[in-house]
Amino acid sequence: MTQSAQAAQVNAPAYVKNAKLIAWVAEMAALTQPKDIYWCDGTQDEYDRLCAQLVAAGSFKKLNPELRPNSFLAITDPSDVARVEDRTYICSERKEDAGPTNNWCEPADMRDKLQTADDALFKGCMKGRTLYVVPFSMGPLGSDIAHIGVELSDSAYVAVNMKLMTRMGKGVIDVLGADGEFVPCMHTVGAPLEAGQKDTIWPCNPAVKYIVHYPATREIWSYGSGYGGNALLGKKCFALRIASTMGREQGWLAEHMLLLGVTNPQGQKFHIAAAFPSACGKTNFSMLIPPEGYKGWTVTTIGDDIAWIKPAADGKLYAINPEAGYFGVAPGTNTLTNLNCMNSLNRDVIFTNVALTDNGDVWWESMTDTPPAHLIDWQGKDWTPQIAKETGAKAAHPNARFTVAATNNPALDPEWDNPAGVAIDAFMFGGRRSTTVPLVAEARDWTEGVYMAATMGSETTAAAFGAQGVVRRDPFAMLPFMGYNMSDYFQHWLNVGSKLSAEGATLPKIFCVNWFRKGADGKFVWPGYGENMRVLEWMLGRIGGTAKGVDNAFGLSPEYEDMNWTGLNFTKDQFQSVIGVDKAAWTQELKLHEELFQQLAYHLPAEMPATKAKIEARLAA
Ligand code: SAT
Ligand code: MN
Repeated sequence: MTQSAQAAQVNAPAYVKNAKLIAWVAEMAALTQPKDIYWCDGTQDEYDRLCAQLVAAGSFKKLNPELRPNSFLAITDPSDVARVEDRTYICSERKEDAGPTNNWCEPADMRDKLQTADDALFKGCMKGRTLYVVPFSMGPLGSDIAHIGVELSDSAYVAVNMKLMTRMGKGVIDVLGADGEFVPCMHTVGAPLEAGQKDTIWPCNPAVKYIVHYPATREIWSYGSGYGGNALLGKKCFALRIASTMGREQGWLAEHMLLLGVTNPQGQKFHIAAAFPSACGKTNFSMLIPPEGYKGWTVTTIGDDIAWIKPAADGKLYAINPEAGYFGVAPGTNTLTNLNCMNSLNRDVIFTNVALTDNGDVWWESMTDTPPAHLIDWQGKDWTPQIAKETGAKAAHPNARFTVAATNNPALDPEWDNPAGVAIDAFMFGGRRSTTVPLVAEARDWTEGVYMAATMGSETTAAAFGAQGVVRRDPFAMLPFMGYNMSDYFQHWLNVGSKLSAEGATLPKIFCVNWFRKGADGKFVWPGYGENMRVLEWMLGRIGGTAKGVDNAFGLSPEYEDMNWTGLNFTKDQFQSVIGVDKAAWTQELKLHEELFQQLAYHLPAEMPATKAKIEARLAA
């Protein structure tokens, strides 16, 4: 078939010149058998049309335009509310290359199951549905650090979310040109419709889900879920799992990190990249409002979840936010915890699994001190404070989310869209730990920083299916997002550091933080949120050489006098209880590090046990 005949067959607009893309869409349409094919151009008009279509189908509820203009509520199937880590696969050729922290399957076996067997899951999976072709750029269009993906999905919800979360549409096809490269991202909700069959409001496959990555061919295949990171394939699947393998090959880093700018009263600006596991406050930290007493300080957001970081000729590491929007956790977000975020959500938002108020607005746990007297909860049931008291029913699902474009954020950094990225001054790594790990500790060198990141633990949250509140090791906050062997990834970080220092560069400082230590009463001791500015100020002081600290078994930490307490009543005792390195607790902690190292023994860099031995020696001293 000629290229133009094939283009016509897949309904491609005239501006699509990429033969590989057209051929791939044709091949995938033959496999999945959609009723029609629609190419997204990314215009506002298209977005409005698709949203109206979702409203007509009952999948979206239009919120009260006077209270929340141009905003919608989607309610999912109760089986489809979070990432499914046990259904997520890295199909590298060799099992060792996926490593012990990933599910692995022989690529040929997985292809059989998904594409080629008689009953392969993708065969005919889009029957009765439209196939949306969603071209997107991760990162500013045409940036050296950016990469293009094309998602084929049978979900209009995915198409509209991708419009908010990425640079999506015709502009991307133009950059792709006739022979540009793209990462192919296949997605289906796994719910074909027979002729005359009525659709559900949240089509998905409650029983069968697969989130599959082939690193060698840079392909993503996602089956059965319409939710978040399972379905918006630019996010965790591409920007972390596939991109991490690309970064390893090409000498750069794809990280689960927010990016923020912080400017001091002298007008000096610093850029910080900070890794925290899902639902540990990355969005809040990236939009931090300095407390009273910090006159002249500003914090601006570059990204809230993912950073792509490349070494440049000047020896610095430059970072972009590959995304263009936020898919953040709603519960817990309010004007005290994140005013900038609340202001971002005033209009143009897609909410998923929050509660609906009687006047057509949304509500979630702790959005206001006093809950409304009546709501429709995320499962469509009546909810009142009394019902909640009696049954424990949550109005919003704990992993309920908002999707909103970055441009809605009043604290958006002017450099957020700069194709060159911003130069990183410091990395932060933080888990959710009610004990043991200090409020802040500075790594004495790059290797100790890599050790801190590699051994990070965190209590699990509702962002993933499974038990909550159990401490698990979450190296670099990348456990669910690593595209290759975790030990090789530690080595990659060490290599990036040694290469830059060999070239004479000053490496960014690395800090470990923990906002979540609890007192004997079970409550958080550290007030967090805006007050995290105090920790940030100390870190900047360390970078500038003005702030003091003391050596500890685990890094270097401030003493009470080394931090700025203006405007906050936080006692020396309270400070001691969040900064202290307890010998008994650390002896226990190091046993867990040892367990991790045994699990990761294959290719584990020798620097890891060597750093551990140094900590042990300091603890014993
Ligand atoms: O569902 S997502 O993977 O996009 C959110 C998260 O877990 O961080
Ligand atoms: Mn995340």
